[in-house]
Amino acid sequence: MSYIRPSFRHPLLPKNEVGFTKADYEGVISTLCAGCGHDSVSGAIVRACYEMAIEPHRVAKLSGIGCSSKTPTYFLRQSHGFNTVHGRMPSVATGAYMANRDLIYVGVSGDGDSASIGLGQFVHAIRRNLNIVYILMNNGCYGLTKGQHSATADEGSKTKDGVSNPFPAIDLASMALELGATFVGRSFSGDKTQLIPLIQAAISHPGFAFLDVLSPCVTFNNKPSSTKSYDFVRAHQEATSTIDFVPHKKEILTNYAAGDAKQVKLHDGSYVQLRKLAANWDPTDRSSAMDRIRSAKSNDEILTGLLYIDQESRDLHELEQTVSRPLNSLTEVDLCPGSKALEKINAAFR
Ligand SMILES: Cc1ncc(C[n+]2csc(CCOP(=O)(O)OP(=O)(O)O)c2C)c(N)n1
Ligand code: SF4
Repeated sequence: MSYIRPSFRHPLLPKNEVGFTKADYEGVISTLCAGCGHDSVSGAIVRACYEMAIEPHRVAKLSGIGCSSKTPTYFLRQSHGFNTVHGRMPSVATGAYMANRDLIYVGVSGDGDSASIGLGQFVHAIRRNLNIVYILMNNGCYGLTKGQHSATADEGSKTKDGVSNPFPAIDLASMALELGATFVGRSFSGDKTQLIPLIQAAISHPGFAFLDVLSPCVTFNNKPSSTKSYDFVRAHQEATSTIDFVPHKKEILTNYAAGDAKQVKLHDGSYVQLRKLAANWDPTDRSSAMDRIRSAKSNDEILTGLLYIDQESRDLHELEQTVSRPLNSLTEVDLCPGSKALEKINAAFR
C-alpha cells in the first residue's frame, strides 16, 4: 500500500488569492482508521486555511502524542511542524511563540494528551493567554494505546474489553472558561459547516483559542452509550447559534434584526448565510456560558458553537510587553546596546 499522495494536480484547479489550491493545504495520506473523526478535523483545518488564504509557510503546527497528534502530518504539509512529547505541546508552543510571534500557531491534541498527562501544561497555556488555536480531538479514550479510559471518558462507560470507568469526566471547555480562556468553542468532527468557521474565528483570535471537538474513535469508543460516539453526538447536539466567519478585508456592511438570517456576499463572490444570535445568547458573558454548558449537560445535551469570546483579549506578548519584532530576529546590537544604554536603565531604578 502507498501512503504517498500523487503529486499530479489538474492545472485548472481553483486557487485562492495567494495562489494556492486546496490540495496545497493537504498532507500525506492518513493512516488513521477509516472513519476516524480526527481525519474530518484535519479536513476542516485544510478548508479553513485555504478559504482564509493563509500562506502555508506562515503556520506552525504542533502536537503531543496519540492518534490525534499524528494528524499534523495529514494537513498543511508546507507548514512548520513539531510533534512534541505526550502532553507537552503547550510548553514547546510557548517557547516557539516567544521566539517568533509572526507565525500562526495551530496545536492539536487528544483528550489523554490534554486532560491527563498534559493537564498542567494546558492550564498554564490558558493562564498565559498563549496565542494558539488549540484543537482538542476529544474521543473519550486513549485511541493510540488501544482504547483505555481517558479523563474525559463518561463515568460508568466500558472499554471495548469490558472495563468500567469509576471516575467522573473532566469537561475541558468548562475548565477553560473557569481558568479565564479568552475563546472557547465546541463542535463535532462531522459538522464541517459549524467547525470550519469556528476554526477560522479561532485563527483570528489574538490569544488562547480553545476548540473542544468531539471526534469519535470508531475502533475503541463508538458505542451508542458513549457521549463521544457518532450516534450519541448526532442525536444530542445542540448548537448555541449558527455562525459564519467573515475575514478582515474591506468592510462589508449589513443590517438585520436579532434572530433573523441574512445572506451576505463576500469578496471572492461567494455567499455566507449569517444568523444573528438569539437575543438571549451573549458569547461575551463568561458566567452565562458556564451556566449554559452546565444546563445542557444536565439535559444530556452537547452544547456546540462559539461559547465564549473575550474581545479585549491581550495575548502573551502583550502581557509581557515584548518588542514587536520576533525575538529570533533580534541581533547582538539590539540585545546588547552598550554601556550608555545600561547606565540609563540603571538610573531609572535609582
Ligand atoms: C510520557 C508518555 N506516556 C505514555 C505514552 C503512551 N501513549 C501514547 S499515545 C497515548 C494516549 C493517546 O490518547 P489521546 O491523547 O486521547 O489521543 P488519541 O490517540 O485518542 O487520539 C499514550 C498513553 C507516551 N507515548 N508517552
Ligand atoms: S484507534 Fe481510534 S482514534 Fe486511533 S485512528 Fe483508530 S479510530 Fe482514530
